Amino acid sequence: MKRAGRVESSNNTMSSPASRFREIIEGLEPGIQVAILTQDNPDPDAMGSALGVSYLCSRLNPEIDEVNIYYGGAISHPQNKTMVNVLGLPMRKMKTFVPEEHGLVIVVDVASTGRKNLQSTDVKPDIIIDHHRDDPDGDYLLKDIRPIGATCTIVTSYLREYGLDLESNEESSLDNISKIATALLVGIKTDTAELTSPNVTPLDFQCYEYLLKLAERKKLYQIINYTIPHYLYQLKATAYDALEIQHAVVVAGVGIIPPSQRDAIPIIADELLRMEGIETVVVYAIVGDRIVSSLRTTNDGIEMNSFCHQVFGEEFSGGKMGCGGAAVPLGFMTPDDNSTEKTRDSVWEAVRAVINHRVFRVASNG
Ligand SMILES: [Mn+2]
Repeated sequence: MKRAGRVESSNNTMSSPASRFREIIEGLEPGIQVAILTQDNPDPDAMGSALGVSYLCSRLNPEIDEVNIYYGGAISHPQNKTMVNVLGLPMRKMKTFVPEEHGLVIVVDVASTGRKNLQSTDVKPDIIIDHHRDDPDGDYLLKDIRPIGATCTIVTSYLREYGLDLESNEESSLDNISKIATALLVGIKTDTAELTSPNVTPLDFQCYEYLLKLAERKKLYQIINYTIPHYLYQLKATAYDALEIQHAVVVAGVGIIPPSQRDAIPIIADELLRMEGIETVVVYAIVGDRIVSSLRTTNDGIEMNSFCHQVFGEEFSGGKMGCGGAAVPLGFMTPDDNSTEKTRDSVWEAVRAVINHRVFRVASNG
Protein backbone atom coordinates (compact mmCIF):
# COMPACT_ATOMS: atom_id res chain seq x y z
CA MET A 1 0.00 0.00 0.00
CA LYS A 2 1.29 3.42 -0.89
CA ARG A 3 0.25 6.39 1.17
CA ALA A 4 0.84 10.02 0.39
CA GLY A 5 4.23 9.65 2.05
CA ARG A 6 6.23 12.46 0.58
CA VAL A 7 3.74 15.11 1.47
CA GLU A 8 4.12 16.69 4.85
CA SER A 9 0.96 16.85 6.89
CA SER A 10 1.23 20.51 7.69
CA ASN A 11 -1.07 23.35 6.89
CA ASN A 12 1.01 25.72 4.90
CA THR A 13 -0.88 28.92 5.53
CA MET A 14 1.34 30.90 3.16
CA SER A 15 0.13 29.20 0.01
CA SER A 16 -3.32 29.31 -1.57
CA PRO A 17 -5.49 26.17 -1.42
CA ALA A 18 -4.92 25.73 -5.17
CA SER A 19 -1.14 25.76 -4.85
CA ARG A 20 -1.28 23.52 -1.81
CA PHE A 21 -3.41 21.06 -3.81
CA ARG A 22 -0.91 21.14 -6.65
CA GLU A 23 1.98 20.57 -4.24
CA ILE A 24 0.26 17.53 -2.73
CA ILE A 25 -0.66 15.95 -6.05
CA GLU A 26 2.74 16.60 -7.65
CA GLY A 27 4.44 15.13 -4.59
CA LEU A 28 2.66 11.78 -4.77
CA GLU A 29 4.75 8.65 -5.28
CA PRO A 30 4.56 7.11 -8.75
CA GLY A 31 2.03 4.32 -9.16
CA ILE A 32 -0.27 5.61 -6.45
CA GLN A 33 -4.05 5.27 -6.72
CA VAL A 34 -6.27 8.21 -5.79
CA ALA A 35 -9.86 7.90 -4.57
CA ILE A 36 -12.39 10.71 -4.87
CA LEU A 37 -15.42 10.28 -2.64
CA THR A 38 -18.65 12.20 -3.10
CA GLN A 39 -21.68 12.60 -0.86
CA ASP A 40 -24.22 9.78 -0.76
CA ASN A 41 -26.81 10.21 -3.52
CA PRO A 42 -24.50 12.62 -5.38
CA ASP A 43 -25.91 15.66 -7.15
CA PRO A 44 -24.45 17.40 -10.23
CA ASP A 45 -22.15 19.60 -8.12
CA ALA A 46 -20.72 16.49 -6.43
CA MET A 47 -20.27 14.61 -9.70
CA GLY A 48 -18.94 17.63 -11.61
CA SER A 49 -16.37 18.48 -8.96
CA ALA A 50 -15.32 14.83 -8.67
CA LEU A 51 -14.72 14.67 -12.43
CA GLY A 52 -12.87 18.00 -12.35
CA VAL A 53 -10.62 16.89 -9.49
CA SER A 54 -9.95 13.60 -11.24
CA TYR A 55 -8.84 15.53 -14.34
CA LEU A 56 -6.61 17.80 -12.23
CA CYS A 57 -4.93 14.80 -10.59
CA SER A 58 -4.09 13.12 -13.89
CA ARG A 59 -2.89 16.37 -15.45
CA LEU A 60 -0.76 17.48 -12.50
CA ASN A 61 0.82 14.08 -11.97
CA PRO A 62 0.91 11.67 -14.92
CA GLU A 63 2.64 9.13 -12.66
CA ILE A 64 -0.60 8.51 -10.78
CA ASP A 65 -1.76 5.01 -11.62
CA GLU A 66 -5.51 5.49 -11.34
CA VAL A 67 -8.05 8.02 -10.12
CA ASN A 68 -11.38 6.49 -9.11
CA ILE A 69 -14.61 8.24 -8.16
CA TYR A 70 -16.90 6.57 -5.60
CA TYR A 71 -20.40 7.29 -4.34
CA GLY A 72 -22.73 5.76 -1.78
CA GLY A 73 -26.51 5.63 -1.93
CA ALA A 74 -28.01 5.91 -5.39
CA ILE A 75 -28.02 8.19 -8.41
CA SER A 76 -31.77 8.32 -8.79
CA HIS A 77 -32.77 11.85 -9.76
CA PRO A 78 -33.60 11.61 -13.47
CA GLN A 79 -31.46 14.64 -14.25
CA ASN A 80 -28.47 13.16 -12.41
CA LYS A 81 -28.94 9.86 -14.21
CA THR A 82 -29.07 11.70 -17.52
CA MET A 83 -25.86 13.55 -16.63
CA VAL A 84 -24.09 10.26 -15.89
CA ASN A 85 -25.30 8.71 -19.14
CA VAL A 86 -24.80 11.66 -21.47
CA LEU A 87 -21.32 12.45 -20.18
CA GLY A 88 -20.34 8.84 -19.45
CA LEU A 89 -19.24 9.72 -15.92
CA PRO A 90 -17.05 7.01 -14.38
CA MET A 91 -18.93 6.71 -11.08
CA ARG A 92 -18.19 3.63 -8.95
CA LYS A 93 -20.24 2.21 -6.10
CA MET A 94 -18.83 2.83 -2.64
CA LYS A 95 -19.08 -0.85 -1.81
CA THR A 96 -16.30 -1.50 -4.33
CA PHE A 97 -14.02 1.05 -2.63
CA VAL A 98 -10.99 -0.58 -0.98
CA PRO A 99 -9.33 2.10 1.16
CA GLU A 100 -6.04 0.18 1.39
CA GLU A 101 -5.61 0.35 -2.37
CA HIS A 102 -5.67 4.14 -2.40
CA GLY A 103 -2.74 6.30 -1.32
CA LEU A 104 -4.76 9.49 -1.29
CA VAL A 105 -8.41 10.06 -0.46
CA ILE A 106 -10.12 13.28 -1.59
CA VAL A 107 -13.65 14.19 -0.50
CA VAL A 108 -15.62 16.68 -2.62
CA ASP A 109 -18.83 18.62 -1.99
CA VAL A 110 -19.20 17.15 1.49
CA ALA A 111 -16.99 17.81 4.47
CA SER A 112 -16.93 14.71 6.59
CA THR A 113 -17.21 10.97 6.21
CA GLY A 114 -19.27 8.76 8.48
CA ARG A 115 -21.71 11.62 9.08
CA LYS A 116 -25.00 12.85 7.72
CA ASN A 117 -24.17 13.31 4.05
CA LEU A 118 -21.49 10.67 3.65
CA GLN A 119 -22.50 7.77 5.81
CA SER A 120 -21.39 5.07 3.44
CA THR A 121 -17.76 5.17 4.61
CA ASP A 122 -15.84 6.46 7.60
CA VAL A 123 -12.41 6.52 5.96
CA LYS A 124 -10.58 9.66 6.97
CA PRO A 125 -9.92 11.86 3.93
CA ASP A 126 -6.57 13.53 3.17
CA ILE A 127 -8.13 16.41 1.24
CA ILE A 128 -11.52 18.08 1.59
CA ILE A 129 -12.93 20.49 -1.01
CA ASP A 130 -16.38 21.76 -0.17
CA HIS A 131 -18.71 24.73 0.19
CA HIS A 132 -21.03 23.55 2.96
CA ARG A 133 -21.00 25.02 6.45
CA ASP A 134 -19.88 21.84 8.15
CA ASP A 135 -16.21 22.33 9.04
CA PRO A 136 -14.67 19.23 10.62
CA ASP A 137 -11.72 19.42 13.01
CA GLY A 138 -8.72 17.26 12.41
CA ASP A 139 -5.47 17.02 10.57
CA TYR A 140 -5.81 17.11 6.81
CA LEU A 141 -3.28 17.66 4.06
CA LEU A 142 -5.68 20.27 2.71
CA LYS A 143 -9.08 21.54 3.75
CA ASP A 144 -10.59 24.06 1.35
CA ILE A 145 -14.07 24.90 2.59
CA ARG A 146 -15.49 28.23 1.44
CA PRO A 147 -18.89 29.91 1.50
CA ILE A 148 -19.41 29.90 -2.24
CA GLY A 149 -22.12 28.87 -4.71
CA ALA A 150 -20.72 25.50 -5.78
CA THR A 151 -17.82 23.14 -5.21
CA CYS A 152 -17.47 23.06 -9.01
CA THR A 153 -16.51 26.74 -8.81
CA ILE A 154 -13.62 25.96 -6.45
CA VAL A 155 -12.40 23.18 -8.75
CA THR A 156 -12.71 25.39 -11.84
CA SER A 157 -10.72 28.11 -10.08
CA TYR A 158 -7.87 25.63 -9.40
CA LEU A 159 -7.87 24.68 -13.04
CA ARG A 160 -7.61 28.29 -14.12
CA GLU A 161 -5.00 29.14 -11.53
CA TYR A 162 -2.76 26.35 -12.84
CA GLY A 163 -3.09 27.65 -16.37
CA LEU A 164 -4.36 24.19 -17.26
CA ASP A 165 -6.87 26.04 -19.29
CA LEU A 166 -9.15 23.59 -20.94
CA GLU A 167 -8.93 25.69 -24.10
CA SER A 168 -5.22 25.25 -24.55
CA ASN A 169 -4.93 21.69 -23.36
CA GLU A 170 -3.31 19.63 -26.07
CA GLU A 171 -2.89 16.45 -24.07
CA SER A 172 -6.58 15.77 -23.58
CA SER A 173 -8.93 15.25 -26.44
CA LEU A 174 -11.40 18.00 -27.22
CA ASP A 175 -14.20 15.62 -26.36
CA ASN A 176 -12.79 15.10 -22.89
CA ILE A 177 -12.38 18.83 -22.34
CA SER A 178 -15.94 19.68 -23.27
CA LYS A 179 -17.17 16.82 -21.12
CA ILE A 180 -15.37 18.16 -18.05
CA ALA A 181 -16.50 21.73 -18.74
CA THR A 182 -20.08 20.56 -19.19
CA ALA A 183 -20.04 18.59 -15.94
CA LEU A 184 -18.59 21.51 -13.96
CA LEU A 185 -21.06 23.92 -15.54
CA VAL A 186 -24.08 21.77 -14.70
CA GLY A 187 -22.78 21.58 -11.11
CA ILE A 188 -22.68 25.38 -10.80
CA LYS A 189 -26.04 25.78 -12.57
CA THR A 190 -27.93 23.40 -10.31
CA ASP A 191 -26.27 24.27 -7.01
CA THR A 192 -26.83 28.00 -7.47
CA ALA A 193 -30.28 27.79 -9.12
CA GLU A 194 -28.82 29.46 -12.23
CA LEU A 195 -26.74 31.91 -10.19
CA THR A 196 -29.74 33.25 -8.28
CA SER A 197 -29.13 31.69 -4.85
CA PRO A 198 -27.99 33.95 -1.99
CA ASN A 199 -24.57 32.27 -1.59
CA VAL A 200 -23.43 33.11 -5.14
CA THR A 201 -20.10 34.94 -5.34
CA PRO A 202 -18.33 36.82 -8.18
CA LEU A 203 -16.09 33.76 -8.59
CA ASP A 204 -19.14 31.63 -9.39
CA PHE A 205 -20.07 34.09 -12.16
CA GLN A 206 -16.55 34.10 -13.60
CA CYS A 207 -16.28 30.32 -13.63
CA TYR A 208 -19.77 29.95 -15.07
CA GLU A 209 -18.93 32.25 -17.95
CA TYR A 210 -15.62 30.52 -18.56
CA LEU A 211 -17.21 27.05 -18.63
CA LEU A 212 -20.13 28.13 -20.77
CA LYS A 213 -17.72 28.87 -23.63
CA LEU A 214 -16.25 25.38 -23.44
CA ALA A 215 -19.25 23.19 -22.66
CA GLU A 216 -20.79 21.06 -25.33
CA ARG A 217 -24.12 22.67 -26.14
CA LYS A 218 -25.88 19.53 -27.28
CA LYS A 219 -25.01 17.55 -24.18
CA LEU A 220 -25.81 20.51 -21.98
CA TYR A 221 -29.23 20.76 -23.62
CA GLN A 222 -29.85 17.05 -23.08
CA ILE A 223 -29.00 17.33 -19.38
CA ILE A 224 -31.07 20.46 -18.77
CA ASN A 225 -34.05 19.08 -20.68
CA TYR A 226 -33.72 15.60 -19.25
CA THR A 227 -36.30 12.94 -20.02
CA ILE A 228 -38.88 12.60 -17.29
CA PRO A 229 -39.66 8.97 -16.46
CA HIS A 230 -43.26 7.71 -16.41
CA TYR A 231 -43.22 6.94 -12.69
CA LEU A 232 -42.67 10.61 -11.94
CA TYR A 233 -45.92 11.53 -13.69
CA GLN A 234 -47.70 8.78 -11.77
CA LEU A 235 -46.28 9.91 -8.41
CA LYS A 236 -47.18 13.52 -9.24
CA ALA A 237 -50.73 12.41 -9.97
CA THR A 238 -50.87 10.57 -6.63
CA ALA A 239 -49.47 13.58 -4.81
CA TYR A 240 -51.91 16.03 -6.42
CA ASP A 241 -54.77 13.68 -5.69
CA ALA A 242 -53.81 13.40 -2.01
CA LEU A 243 -52.82 16.95 -1.26
CA GLU A 244 -54.37 18.83 1.61
CA ILE A 245 -54.26 22.61 1.84
CA GLN A 246 -54.80 24.84 4.84
CA HIS A 247 -54.17 28.56 4.37
CA ALA A 248 -50.82 28.80 2.56
CA VAL A 249 -49.62 25.33 3.59
CA VAL A 250 -49.85 22.26 1.37
CA VAL A 251 -49.10 18.70 2.48
CA ALA A 252 -48.88 15.78 0.05
CA GLY A 253 -48.20 12.12 0.76
CA VAL A 254 -46.95 10.07 -2.17
CA GLY A 255 -47.37 6.60 -0.62
CA ILE A 256 -44.91 3.71 -0.35
CA ILE A 257 -42.30 4.03 -3.09
CA PRO A 258 -39.05 2.20 -3.98
CA PRO A 259 -35.68 3.85 -3.22
CA SER A 260 -35.06 4.31 -6.96
CA GLN A 261 -37.97 6.79 -7.04
CA ARG A 262 -36.99 8.73 -3.95
CA ASP A 263 -36.01 11.84 -5.89
CA ALA A 264 -39.63 12.35 -6.89
CA ILE A 265 -40.16 13.80 -3.39
CA PRO A 266 -38.01 16.97 -3.74
CA ILE A 267 -39.09 17.39 -7.38
CA ILE A 268 -42.77 17.42 -6.38
CA ALA A 269 -42.03 19.72 -3.43
CA ASP A 270 -40.32 22.27 -5.69
CA GLU A 271 -43.23 22.14 -8.11
CA LEU A 272 -45.91 22.56 -5.43
CA LEU A 273 -44.10 25.59 -4.03
CA ARG A 274 -44.95 27.41 -7.24
CA MET A 275 -48.66 26.86 -6.75
CA GLU A 276 -50.59 30.13 -6.51
CA GLY A 277 -51.21 31.18 -2.91
CA ILE A 278 -48.87 28.53 -1.45
CA GLU A 279 -45.96 29.45 0.82
CA THR A 280 -45.07 26.21 2.57
CA VAL A 281 -44.87 22.67 1.18
CA VAL A 282 -44.35 19.29 2.83
CA VAL A 283 -44.11 16.23 0.56
CA TYR A 284 -43.37 12.79 1.97
CA ALA A 285 -43.37 9.07 1.23
CA ILE A 286 -42.35 5.81 2.81
CA VAL A 287 -39.07 4.80 1.17
CA GLY A 288 -37.65 1.51 2.37
CA ASP A 289 -37.60 1.60 6.17
CA ARG A 290 -37.99 5.36 6.46
CA ILE A 291 -40.45 8.17 6.08
CA VAL A 292 -38.66 10.57 3.76
CA SER A 293 -39.80 14.16 3.39
CA SER A 294 -38.88 17.35 1.55
CA LEU A 295 -39.98 20.68 2.97
CA ARG A 296 -39.99 24.11 1.35
CA THR A 297 -41.13 27.56 2.38
CA THR A 298 -41.08 31.07 1.00
CA ASN A 299 -42.51 32.44 4.26
CA ASP A 300 -39.77 34.40 6.05
CA GLY A 301 -41.62 33.89 9.34
CA ILE A 302 -40.93 30.15 9.22
CA GLU A 303 -37.49 29.10 10.40
CA MET A 304 -37.06 25.89 8.42
CA ASN A 305 -34.74 24.05 10.77
CA SER A 306 -37.02 24.40 13.76
CA PHE A 307 -40.11 23.71 11.62
CA CYS A 308 -38.55 20.39 10.52
CA HIS A 309 -37.60 19.54 14.09
CA GLN A 310 -41.10 20.21 15.35
CA VAL A 311 -42.73 18.07 12.68
CA PHE A 312 -40.25 15.20 12.32
CA GLY A 313 -38.03 15.36 15.41
CA GLU A 314 -34.62 16.91 15.90
CA GLU A 315 -32.75 13.69 15.35
CA PHE A 316 -34.25 12.95 11.95
CA SER A 317 -34.58 16.27 10.17
CA GLY A 318 -33.00 19.60 9.42
CA GLY A 319 -33.14 22.59 7.13
CA LYS A 320 -31.90 26.01 6.20
CA MET A 321 -32.88 28.95 4.03
CA GLY A 322 -36.39 27.76 3.18
CA CYS A 323 -35.37 24.18 2.40
CA GLY A 324 -35.59 21.15 4.64
CA GLY A 325 -35.60 17.38 4.71
CA ALA A 326 -36.36 14.46 6.99
CA ALA A 327 -35.72 10.72 7.12
CA VAL A 328 -37.54 9.15 10.03
CA PRO A 329 -36.91 5.43 10.69
CA LEU A 330 -40.11 3.39 10.67
CA GLY A 331 -38.40 0.57 12.54
CA PHE A 332 -40.70 -2.24 13.57
CA MET A 333 -43.59 -0.75 11.59
CA THR A 334 -41.78 -1.05 8.25
CA PRO A 335 -43.93 -2.99 5.77
CA ASP A 336 -41.89 -5.68 4.02
CA ASP A 337 -42.36 -7.87 0.95
CA ASN A 338 -44.44 -10.34 2.96
CA SER A 339 -46.85 -7.69 4.18
CA THR A 340 -50.33 -7.87 2.74
CA GLU A 341 -51.76 -5.01 0.74
CA LYS A 342 -54.05 -4.30 3.68
CA THR A 343 -51.15 -4.02 6.15
CA ARG A 344 -49.26 -1.73 3.81
CA ASP A 345 -52.33 0.45 3.35
CA SER A 346 -52.89 0.63 7.11
CA VAL A 347 -49.29 1.64 7.81
CA TRP A 348 -49.46 4.29 5.10
CA GLU A 349 -52.81 5.60 6.39
CA ALA A 350 -51.38 5.92 9.91
CA VAL A 351 -48.27 7.71 8.68
CA ARG A 352 -50.35 10.04 6.52
CA ALA A 353 -52.75 10.93 9.32
CA VAL A 354 -49.97 11.65 11.82
CA ILE A 355 -47.87 13.77 9.47
CA ASN A 356 -50.70 15.83 7.96
CA HIS A 357 -52.05 16.60 11.40
CA ARG A 358 -48.67 17.54 12.75
CA VAL A 359 -47.69 19.81 9.84
CA PHE A 360 -50.89 21.85 10.12
CA ARG A 361 -50.61 22.06 13.90
CA VAL A 362 -46.97 23.24 13.78
CA ALA A 363 -47.72 25.67 10.93
CA SER A 364 -50.63 27.26 12.78
CA ASN A 365 -48.65 27.60 16.02
CA GLY A 366 -45.69 29.10 14.19
MN1 LIG B 1 -22.64 21.49 -3.72
